[in-house]
Amino acid sequence: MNSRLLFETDPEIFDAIFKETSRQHTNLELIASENFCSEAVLAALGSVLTNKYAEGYPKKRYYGGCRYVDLAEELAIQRAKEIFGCDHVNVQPHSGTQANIAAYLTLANPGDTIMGLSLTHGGHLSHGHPINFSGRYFKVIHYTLNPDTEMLDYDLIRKLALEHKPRVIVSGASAYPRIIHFDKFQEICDEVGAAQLADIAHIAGLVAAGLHPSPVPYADIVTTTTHKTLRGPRGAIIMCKAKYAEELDKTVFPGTQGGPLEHCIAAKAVAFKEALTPQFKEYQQQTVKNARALAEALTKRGFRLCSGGTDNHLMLVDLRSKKITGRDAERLLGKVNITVNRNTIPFDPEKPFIASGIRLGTPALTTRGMKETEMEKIAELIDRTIAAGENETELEKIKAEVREMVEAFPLYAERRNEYQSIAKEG
Ligand code: DSN
Repeated sequence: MNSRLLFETDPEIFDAIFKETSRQHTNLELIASENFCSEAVLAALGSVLTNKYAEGYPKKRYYGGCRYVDLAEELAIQRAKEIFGCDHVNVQPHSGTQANIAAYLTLANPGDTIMGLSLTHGGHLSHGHPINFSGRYFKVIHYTLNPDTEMLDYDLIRKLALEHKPRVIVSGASAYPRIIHFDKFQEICDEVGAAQLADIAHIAGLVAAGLHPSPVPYADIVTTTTHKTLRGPRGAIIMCKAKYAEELDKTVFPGTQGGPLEHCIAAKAVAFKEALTPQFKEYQQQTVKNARALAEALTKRGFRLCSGGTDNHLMLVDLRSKKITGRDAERLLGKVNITVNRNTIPFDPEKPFIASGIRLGTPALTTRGMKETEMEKIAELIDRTIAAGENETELEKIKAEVREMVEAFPLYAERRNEYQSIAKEG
């Protein structure tokens, strides 16, 4: 009924949503930061909670009529605490970067020194990149990976921290395939008197399932988005030790945000409920198994993986031996409906816009039900696509094989059928 109404009110937006839903179904989604949330999460997102202003926090709002959005926000808080075992959580951040803004401003003042992993080594824009607020308002020292192992080098991080005495050290990454030792980061923080801000946006689902060490016992503040491995709606949360709770809440609202998106907060609560089920743990286990299977299959086909493999949900593929750039590989794979993103590799000779690698992740395809056998097939398809280059006949053949695969693992089938029939009836 809602879809028909949308079609009648705004056929152009209906069309964009219909086509995007089909695109998500017909493509093999390997972008490591993407996932497919459940219909229950989508139902909460599309609810009337979007109509409500609720500046403030549950039972301490600046608007009347908040009793039901309070229920939703309290459930989100309670469930996030149960998943991660944190002292305090703020579920209002609209995005990962918004969460990091609030975290920095809780722990430091503009002009203070912060340390984070360089973007070109797998960090994130909000970890101090000069074009981001974090690089403009703070003095930034970036650490890089060890050139031999392509892994975090805790001795190097310690040396830099002793030299620059940062106020905050950011642990966490956007394109790092190995375990992050938050306890080692904390030892360094304790030694130099810094606070640890752990950004677990990529690995939050693995942490929730106990498949990656949690930073919660160590870090002063932990931020995460809710839409990657956690498989919730687009958004973020911030967890902290009790001593920061009051300051953090003030920094989120009124410090850096206005009215919270209560429909998103309700959808976060739904995703957190799902994350507390045994099925979610099995899903995360399969995500990691799939990443290993894909990594092994690519290695067998002569691809070099940065750091030699993966411990989590993603891998970085160095394409130099295949004589293709990340940008060209992304374009070719796009032609056969395999979606990836180009990515710099550590010490990349290319600029980020071109990049020597691609980043591949398994969370989205695992949600569709794919397993190790499909990962081996995908490695084959990636290899053949890159070898095909501009050979359109071969690319068409591969695209047909992709089509066969996705049809065996349907996505949002009911939704697509409904859109289809509405569009047909006109
Ligand atoms: N852009 C996200 C990613 O792809 O990892 C991080 O915010």
